[in-house]
Amino acid sequence: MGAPPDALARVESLRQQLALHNYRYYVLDDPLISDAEWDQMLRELIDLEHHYPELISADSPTQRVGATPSDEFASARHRVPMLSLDNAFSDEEVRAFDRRVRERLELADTAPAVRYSAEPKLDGLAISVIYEKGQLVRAATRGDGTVGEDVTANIRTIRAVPLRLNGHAPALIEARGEVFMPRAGFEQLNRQAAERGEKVFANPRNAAAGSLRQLDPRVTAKRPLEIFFYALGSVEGMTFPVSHSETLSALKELGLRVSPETAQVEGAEGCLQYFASLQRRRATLDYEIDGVVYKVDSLVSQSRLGFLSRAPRWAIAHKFPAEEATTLLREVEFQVGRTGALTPVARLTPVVVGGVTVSNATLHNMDEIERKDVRIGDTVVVRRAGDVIPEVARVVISRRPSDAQAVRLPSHCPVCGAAVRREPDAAVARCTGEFSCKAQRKERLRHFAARRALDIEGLGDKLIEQVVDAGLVATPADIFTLTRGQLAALERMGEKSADNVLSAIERSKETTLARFLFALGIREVGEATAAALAQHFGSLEALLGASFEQVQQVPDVGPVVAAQLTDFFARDENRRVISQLQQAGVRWPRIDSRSAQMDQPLTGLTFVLTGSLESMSRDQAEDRLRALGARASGSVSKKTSYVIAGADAGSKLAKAEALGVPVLDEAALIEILDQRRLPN
Ligand code: D41
Repeated sequence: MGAPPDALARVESLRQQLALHNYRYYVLDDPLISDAEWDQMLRELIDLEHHYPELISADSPTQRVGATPSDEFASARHRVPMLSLDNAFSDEEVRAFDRRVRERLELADTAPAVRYSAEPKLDGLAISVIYEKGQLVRAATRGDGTVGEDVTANIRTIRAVPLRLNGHAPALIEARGEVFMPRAGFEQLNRQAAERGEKVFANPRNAAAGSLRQLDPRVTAKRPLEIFFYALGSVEGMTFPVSHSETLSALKELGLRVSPETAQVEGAEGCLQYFASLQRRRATLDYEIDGVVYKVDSLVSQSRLGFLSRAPRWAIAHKFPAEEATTLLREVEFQVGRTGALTPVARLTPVVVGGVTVSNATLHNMDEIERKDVRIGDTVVVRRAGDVIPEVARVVISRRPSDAQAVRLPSHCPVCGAAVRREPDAAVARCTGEFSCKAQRKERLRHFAARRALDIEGLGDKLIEQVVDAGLVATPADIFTLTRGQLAALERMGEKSADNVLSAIERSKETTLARFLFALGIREVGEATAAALAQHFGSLEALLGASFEQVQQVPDVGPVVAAQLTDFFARDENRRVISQLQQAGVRWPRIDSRSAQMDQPLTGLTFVLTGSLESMSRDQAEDRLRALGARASGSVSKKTSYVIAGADAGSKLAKAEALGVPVLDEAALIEILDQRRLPN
């Protein structure tokens, strides 16, 4: 019997194409076909193999998931030990590492800087995968570095791990890397677990570990695991590269995915710059990293340096500062926001979190306090992520004292004494004092003067506090009545600073309708809604005259926003402030709605800004591009028209280059803004 030759040929061709598209997708991050087309090919292959089982081979993409669960993992001895990494927790420790490297390599002080390969330190599990003649034959966890667990069946289910290598694969190659779970997959997995009432994972690392340690590979197959490779173990039938960066290129060429964030840097200072730039971009990555790894790039130098006990002398992990810390919750106070919302704030015994001392953390609202069962006197875990406000993440129940006090929502505003109202079913409680509440007044003024609103430079928290307390300013319109004498009389304010504030106030009068609407601080009206309203109505008068129904004609404006708008504009107090502002000279260019939408020079174009600009902030640049009709976006895709790359541009620039999106520099941006059109 046997399968007909054309079936064999088709099976081979499908496998080759599927492998190629997998490589384009995972390794090059540049897919050529859609997921649906990929699935279609896989289905055809499954059908053929079903008809002709003799054509099934172990490296067929249909054979990723073995059907037989095992009782336990076999142990697997590594051919070459898997080393561990030493840690550095400060810039000084990185400099000391570089000094040790230089000393051991006997470099003179005048010798050039050592070249390092720098890469993100993924927060996952180290594994080793062996390919013989290009076929995946075994995969093992790191274990104690000498003996790990054989997880071949589970690693085979990870689509980013090829079952067969590209091109002329060596007789044997052992590749090492880190298995991890991207944030989005982790969140989805936990959502599903929560819906089924199952236990959720504490973090992506635990989820990745738990998924890899499944005895049934069918379970692992459903988990969104990914991998980046970063080292070679033993190799046969291939000449070793001369540097770590070449090793990474060789791995990539064989079809093994490596981190696109890898870079070569010079000396300790280069390492530290890389660290800072990755730390800034940390939150934009799709996966969690806990630091950076620096590796002496030259393999000759690596072997001269050797290793000490378990860790190489030529590599070090520079860890980001911990972002969670435990401390005592001493008191809970309530802050009154712009719209009167009362936010419970935890007063803490100061603690260092992620390199910053934290003594206050938000508790969000009463529902959250209840959900987390937070009481005064508790020991709590404080979390800080990037530049967001620190929050109380959870309570350490085992350390709760017997006299811990429940948190009570005050019945009256702590600032103005007006009644506090909690709307039924709403998490938020509000002070009913409105304009008479000083806290609300200050917050509204702060919002009005903020950078993205009227942008009054110098009118910051301190000064607002002073002018409100001195009774000089109650509403935004009062800002424009301030005199030099009044300002100069304030504490810590000379005539010169007073003049600076006055000229900033003067400059702020020239604004846009969108900014003005946003600055008013109408509930539910954020920047995007304000811009949509301005674009739709073209003038303030048109918006003021619009009915509840007419307002809802604006894209993204539903009944909730519309109700807030009509409510706001129906109040005499608000109308009065608006007309006072206009009388004071606050003005904006008229938007001719039709021309605004159709005929602007950059209409239809999408820009992404990355890196830092010299002549203006990114926000300013985005505003100016938007004023010419462009869209400004935060992420690069095939739909991006141009990427503007400033200094220190990182992954967005790389992505633009990979996708073939044109990249412009700051000079070109300035030309576009000045000429009000694209360069020729
Ligand atoms: O991303 C990582 N977690 C990572 C781990 C990395 N990027 N590079 C690594 N390099 C090594 C050496 C230098 C020993 C090849 C590592 C690890 N080791 C490692 N992971 C777990 C233990 C050691």
